[in-house]
Amino acid sequence: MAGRIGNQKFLDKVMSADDAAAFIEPGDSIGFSGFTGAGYPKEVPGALARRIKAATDRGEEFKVRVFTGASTAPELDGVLAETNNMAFRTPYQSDPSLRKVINNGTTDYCDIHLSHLSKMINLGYMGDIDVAVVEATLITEDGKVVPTSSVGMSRTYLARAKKIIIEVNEWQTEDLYGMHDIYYGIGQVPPNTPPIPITAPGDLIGEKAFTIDTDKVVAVVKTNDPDRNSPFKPLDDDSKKIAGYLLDLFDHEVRHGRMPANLFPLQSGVGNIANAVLAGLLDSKYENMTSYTEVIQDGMVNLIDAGKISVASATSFSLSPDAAHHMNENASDYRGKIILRPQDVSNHPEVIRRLGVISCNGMIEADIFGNVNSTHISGTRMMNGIGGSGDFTRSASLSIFVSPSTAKDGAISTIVPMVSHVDHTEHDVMVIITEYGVADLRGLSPRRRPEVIIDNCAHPDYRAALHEYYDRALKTNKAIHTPMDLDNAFSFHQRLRDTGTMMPS
Ligand code: 0RQ
Repeated sequence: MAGRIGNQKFLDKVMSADDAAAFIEPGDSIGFSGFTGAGYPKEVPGALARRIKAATDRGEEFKVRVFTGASTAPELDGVLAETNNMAFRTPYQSDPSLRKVINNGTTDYCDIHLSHLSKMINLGYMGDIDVAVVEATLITEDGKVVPTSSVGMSRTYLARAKKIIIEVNEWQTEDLYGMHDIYYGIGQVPPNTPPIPITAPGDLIGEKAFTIDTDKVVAVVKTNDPDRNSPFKPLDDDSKKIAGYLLDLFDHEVRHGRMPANLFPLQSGVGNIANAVLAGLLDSKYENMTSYTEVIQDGMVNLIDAGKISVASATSFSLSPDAAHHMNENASDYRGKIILRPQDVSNHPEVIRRLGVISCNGMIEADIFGNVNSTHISGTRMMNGIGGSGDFTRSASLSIFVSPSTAKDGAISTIVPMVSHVDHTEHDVMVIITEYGVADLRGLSPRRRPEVIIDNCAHPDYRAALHEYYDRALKTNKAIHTPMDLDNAFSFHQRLRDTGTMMPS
């Protein structure tokens, strides 16, 4: 047998990426592996983009519908978006070229909670999946497919697709075998879905690899390409301040007996602030923590190395190049400490609520009542997508949103009278933190929230305008359960559109 491919049936299908892409037809819905720049197929998407271009150059129509786990990379989302023939895309994305075609109306983007997509596909809401294109670390002798640095949606795409294309990537270490936990019970549709038997983040409940119908495999492509591992920005002062407030909040919760001394399992979003929080935890007094999250970043690996986190459950890595190199060299040391699950398990509300997870995610803006917009700039321009933030926020025991108080050098206040798009309602959001402080909204009615949010979290330059708006809202209506001034609710956004800043002149 030839190296990573232990099964003759798969060996018989080894071919070039261009030959493999020839199995994809115009109009196909394609389910790709990949999550936050990890574990996506590296070569077939580029070959498909070339196939699309050749066809459209001949005047033929060749549109495709693209399903993934979450964001991928320029080699997948980027190249396919640049064909201007990606008719449909779901779920989370963060690629600049894809963002462009979503916002200019070329691509229909369906922004679905990451834990929902699998069930929606299995119930038939999203149409057929024609082809699955999945990256694998290796194929076992008995024809099982071992995932790479993410699991994401692959279980569902492999089960539903009519044709399967596998990329076997030698860049991914074979020591990943044993790090995955593929639970099949959840793949059934209601009313036949059993409970997910996870009662602690480290519980293993499934298989080490995907079981597939090997007759569906039409092509196997050998690759040797790295994941999109982007370096992290150095921590800035605001991120460090926000992380400091968050750690104070944890201390407060433990002191009041609302959380155990090793905290509840942590979920942390991606980005600068999430990294600062993880770095802060490294220097904190907390020991023996756990994580039930969706993405393993550098900071999480550092916490495991320091013995501060005993086990982290996720669906994917999202590492810097240095950390990815370290993981490739030492993956076997992390077996049992890092568990990668399908995203409908890593993000499942049932488990998140049972474990009492603490969620912490970034936001675009929050309003003075605590509604949060994670996705849209001024209500219309898609940034990335809701990702797993909704899965975790609604079911968390403590749901937290973090952001600098301003964006674009102060021209934008991230605290506004009313959000221009709602991803997380005031019913789901418990705490907001900026570099100015903490707004703890637990137990506060809508009328008690504005003062806390404005005075503790808004940038001082915007506080007067926000108070002025709220005072007017209190006077404008007879009903003041949620005092809102309908005529001026979007005045900050309108001023930004008209003058380039939300700052009143
Ligand atoms: O723009 O890059 O051009 O400078 O948005 O903002 O402050 O660097 O923060 O990287 O954490 O991203 C909500 C987008 C925040 C992210 C969001 C501009 C700002 C900057 C990025 P530049 P920051 P972050 C786990 C959970 C949804 C999914 C999620 C996100 C850029 O956290 O996508 O939580 N969340 N998933 O200048 C205009 C505003 C702005 C603004 C920020 N009010 N108006 N621009 N920006 N606020 C991961 C997964 O689910 C996979």
